[in-house]
Amino acid sequence: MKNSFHNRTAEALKAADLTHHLHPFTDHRALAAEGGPRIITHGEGVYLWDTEGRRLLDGMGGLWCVNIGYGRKELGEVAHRQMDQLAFYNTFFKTSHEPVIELSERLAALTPEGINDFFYANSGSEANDTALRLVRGYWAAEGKPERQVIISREFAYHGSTVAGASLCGLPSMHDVPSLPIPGIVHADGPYAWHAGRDQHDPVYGVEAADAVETKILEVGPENVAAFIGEPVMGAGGVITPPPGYWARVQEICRKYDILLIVDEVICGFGRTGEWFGSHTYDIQPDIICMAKGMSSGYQPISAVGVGARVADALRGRAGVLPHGFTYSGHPVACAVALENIDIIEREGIVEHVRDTVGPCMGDRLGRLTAHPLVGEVRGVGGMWALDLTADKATRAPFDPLGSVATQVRNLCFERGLATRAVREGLVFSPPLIITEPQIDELAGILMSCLDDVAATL
Ligand code: PXG
Repeated sequence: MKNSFHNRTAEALKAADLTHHLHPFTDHRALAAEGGPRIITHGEGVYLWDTEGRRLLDGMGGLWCVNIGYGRKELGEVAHRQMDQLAFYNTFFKTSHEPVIELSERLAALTPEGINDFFYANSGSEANDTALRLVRGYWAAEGKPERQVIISREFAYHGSTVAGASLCGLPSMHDVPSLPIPGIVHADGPYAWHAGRDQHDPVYGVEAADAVETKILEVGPENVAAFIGEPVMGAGGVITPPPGYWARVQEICRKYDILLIVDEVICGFGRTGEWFGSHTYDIQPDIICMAKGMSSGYQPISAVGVGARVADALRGRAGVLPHGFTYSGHPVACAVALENIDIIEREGIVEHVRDTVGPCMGDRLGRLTAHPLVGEVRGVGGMWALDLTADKATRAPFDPLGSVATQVRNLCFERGLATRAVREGLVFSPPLIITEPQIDELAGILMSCLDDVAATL
């Protein structure tokens, strides 16, 4: 029954979708003109299948999240057992249950040193909203309620709730009147290709970090609550930090006594070749936000890991923390996250990313730097990007912006590779279990699409 759901044809499903389903980040007029969505029926390993029976190598791991790959029966079995035993109970009002307790213990062991307390939510956006409330609450309790401003960065992606979208540094996310909300400002992002600099230049690393200090001084350090950053910016285009960047950002945060929130929603759970991006870049966060790879997307779950400074202030204070979601610490989601973590550990997936996926993707995609359309290749572990250019010397994008990347992306889908276009680039974040031959397949399809699009220009 894999190609039909309740025995409906693909055409009937598409028509119903067009009539009743509003999609995230979708141009609905264009979708209707194309006759409806691609309907995915099932997944196995790094591959997906659609209602046309076509196989796709999932170069995006769902949406930067299916770290252990599709079709892992263990997660379904764990979910089934947990639903039978306790499908739901809340964690409000001094209540708890075994899966959330065990998961908290596990996360304390895996996350960067000093992060030992966990608050749960259902999505990355909610985790970041939670972090924002926690840091502002912290400063108010410290008698410094004026410390409210959160410094984010240009090109950042932190979510789609009102606060999450405000934290984003992508102009398209502020396309709704009154965003960003007050108290959120953006420093320049460390995007070497865009700035006309070398991604491996340590001088640029320090200069890019100094943009954070510039913003702090503009706002007034006494008004700043926290800085938030992804170790590697994901949705903004896999923007890797230049050398020395994070060391300098941390120095600046310490200098002005500003809390450091690290958004590990994409980077966490092996994506960078360590358990967390904070390990890869030697970051000591006060707070970390995680989601996506936490359950490999098998259940919606996210968490905010809190370091002693903020946690002690919370625990030491009388009064209720006025924050939480019905499904904070959902028992089924927690049980599934635990099994996902077990699989990552048991199968050495983090080491596989560090020793095989990272070097192999770096090599195969790195070779594309010589391609006439490719300006820069960058990435780490299991997250990579190509920036395309009309002119390698000036780094000019094509006109209109994104037109060529979109053509390459569309051709990749036709040839069996799922990828995402970002500005004039393409991003990759496959399931972390991807093998060398599958990386060859990915790079081969990509190369053929680049060649064929280049030939039409
Ligand atoms: N932080 C980061 C770093 C993210 O990448 C979020 C927070 C928000 O998570 P939720 O679960 O609320 O979506 C994200 C999400 C894309 C794309 O097109 C990326 C994300 C979400 C949707 C699309 O690259 N990242």
